Amino acid sequence: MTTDFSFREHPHTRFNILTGDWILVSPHRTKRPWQGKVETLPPDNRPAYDPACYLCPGNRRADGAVNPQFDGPFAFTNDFAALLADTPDGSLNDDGLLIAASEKGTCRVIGFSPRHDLTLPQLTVEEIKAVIRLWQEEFRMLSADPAIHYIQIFENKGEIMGCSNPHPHGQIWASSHIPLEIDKENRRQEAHFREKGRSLLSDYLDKEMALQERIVTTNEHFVALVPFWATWPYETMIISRRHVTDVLGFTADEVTALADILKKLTTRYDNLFNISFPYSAGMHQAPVNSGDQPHWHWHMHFYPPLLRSATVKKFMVGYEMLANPQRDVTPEWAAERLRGLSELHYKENTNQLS
Ligand code: H2U
Ligand code: ZN
Repeated sequence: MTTDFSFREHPHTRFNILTGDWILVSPHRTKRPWQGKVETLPPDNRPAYDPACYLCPGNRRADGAVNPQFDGPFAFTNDFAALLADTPDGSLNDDGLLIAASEKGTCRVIGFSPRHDLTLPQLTVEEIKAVIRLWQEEFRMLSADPAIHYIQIFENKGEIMGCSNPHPHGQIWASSHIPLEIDKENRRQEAHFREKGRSLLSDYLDKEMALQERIVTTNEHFVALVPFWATWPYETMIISRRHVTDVLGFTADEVTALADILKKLTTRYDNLFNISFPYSAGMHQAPVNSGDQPHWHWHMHFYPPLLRSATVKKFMVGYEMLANPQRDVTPEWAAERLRGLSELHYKENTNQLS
């Protein structure tokens, strides 16, 4: 007996229009029992100031420098930077079999707040705006070096993601080469723009707004949604409504709106399992010192590792490493769950109740 195919029930593949990758969706697998690894959570009772933290104001870092008594976000060059500005030129191509090239760049660390005990959703919109302005300043400063071609602004949050310090912070890596994910998105966006004269994400956003199936939260200038091709269970993207190529293109109103949607989305994440929600997040934007990039549409990806609770992680192993990524819950189901959550942080809720 045959039944009608349903995206909600039956295994299928989905195409990532930004990268050209495919994922396998297996909605029927959510019913399988879980006897695998359960992660333990680090205690969530940090002091506002930790004398042993290299990101707290007034403390000494690994290179001996002492942090200023800053009262907002602040930036410094990573003392263990993966990319170095003074790397000499060099390359190898041995019969097309051994290929390598020297890489120049800089790595910066951005403390989001002087407070050791807070994270992005617990900052005010004004405080998050200051972080965005610092991202803009850093982007402007790093792109002044003609050797730099891409600036990756990101945040790695939570012990489960390998983050070394709970003090709220992000990083910026600026490189002379265009990194792999950016190269893929560059090609796909360029081809779409050449053919349609509109950015790929403008067209995609119109489609998602019409369907309303995967939208999580919105404001006047930004939309947060679970992409149709999401790989991680609660993966989301923030897309600017206006076609802006990089973080410097935002108006003052858009900076405020970006801070607002960052707060709303990360608050929903924390409220999902009532924990400080781990993720890797970062913005994708036009390469720099590479000529006109009108096809680029600024957006931000959030890749959280959790699957069914605060302690059960999604592993990208087996078929995912060897063939292509696979997910169980559908992007539509994940969007519905995130949409159903409050935009008032659970800790504020508790405070108000007690
Ligand atoms: P993660 O928590 O995402 O690992 O980032 C923290 C970065 O801070 C890490 O890349 C740097 C590490 O190299 N760091 C310093 O620059 N100075 C220090 O004193 C300690 C850590
Ligand atoms: Zn600290």
